[in-house]
Amino acid sequence: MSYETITIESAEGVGIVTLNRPKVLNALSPQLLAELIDAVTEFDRDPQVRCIALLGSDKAFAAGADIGSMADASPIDMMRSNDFARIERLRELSTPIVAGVSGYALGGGCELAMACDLIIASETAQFGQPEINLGIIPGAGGTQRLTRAVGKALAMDLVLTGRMLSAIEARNAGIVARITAPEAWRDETLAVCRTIATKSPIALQVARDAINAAFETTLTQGIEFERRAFHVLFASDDQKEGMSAFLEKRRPAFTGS
Ligand code: CO8
Repeated sequence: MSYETITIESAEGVGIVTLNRPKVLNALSPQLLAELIDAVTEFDRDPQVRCIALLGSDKAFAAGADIGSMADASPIDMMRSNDFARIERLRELSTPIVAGVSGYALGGGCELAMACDLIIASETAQFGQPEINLGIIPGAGGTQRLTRAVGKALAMDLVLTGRMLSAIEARNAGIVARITAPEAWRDETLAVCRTIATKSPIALQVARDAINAAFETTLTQGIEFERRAFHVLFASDDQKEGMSAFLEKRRPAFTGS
């Protein structure tokens, strides 16, 4: 399938999706969201792709939902299209997905980045939920995922004032995993993806499920989930391969079986 609002490429086990609406700072139109979800779903089905990178441009990861395309919408229009629910699909992927953020990650853009497994950010990155300035509130996890990541005080600050967080503040608050120099964000994101792509796909999938379970369960349930998941991995060829390779002092060759 050919896309108009994103570009895709793949190399060295990494599927790369780049948001590509530069004139509107990668504002997330319904078409862009549909193409994005289609592309990551295709990569998820491709056994050659072991990690997905989601990138924007130097100036903007994404400046939010496309304001022009929803300015005149009715509640029924919003319910019928339910476009913003699409980003929940990222959680269901079997393949890890890493956001590379430079410049603005605002509103739905911030929510989209937070829906990925981890965020690598340029020093220039700015995160925020400025929906309050438009007379609305975040609609794709900005009051929920953000609050779980940063706590009530900072979530209230961001959502009620609409102010932006610098990359350093975002890392200190737990939204961002790593910060890079302004010219290095793309390369660093792809390097992280290539590293992940060398690991066991089955162990990666189980690890993501276990970490995500920490947000949904009590500690006792989460520990139990983790222990059972740990036990189950001993049924995988990759566990045998990983441990044999260690003992034989060679690199493991994981197959995802
Ligand atoms: N939607 C549509 N167009 C946009 C958007 C947007 N979110 N953001 C920027 N643009 C357009 C501008 O209108 C402008 O177009 P034009 O050149 O035709 O005038 C162009 O992009 C460049 O923008 P600016 O001239 O404003 O650039 P600046 O560098 O001066 O400012 C800002 C950059 C600060 C990012 C500014 O553009 C801005 O404040 N943008 C809006 C940010 C915002 O309010 N985002 C929240 C949107 S609502 C939302 O996201 C709800 C989330 C629901 C869930 C979504 C799930 C996916």
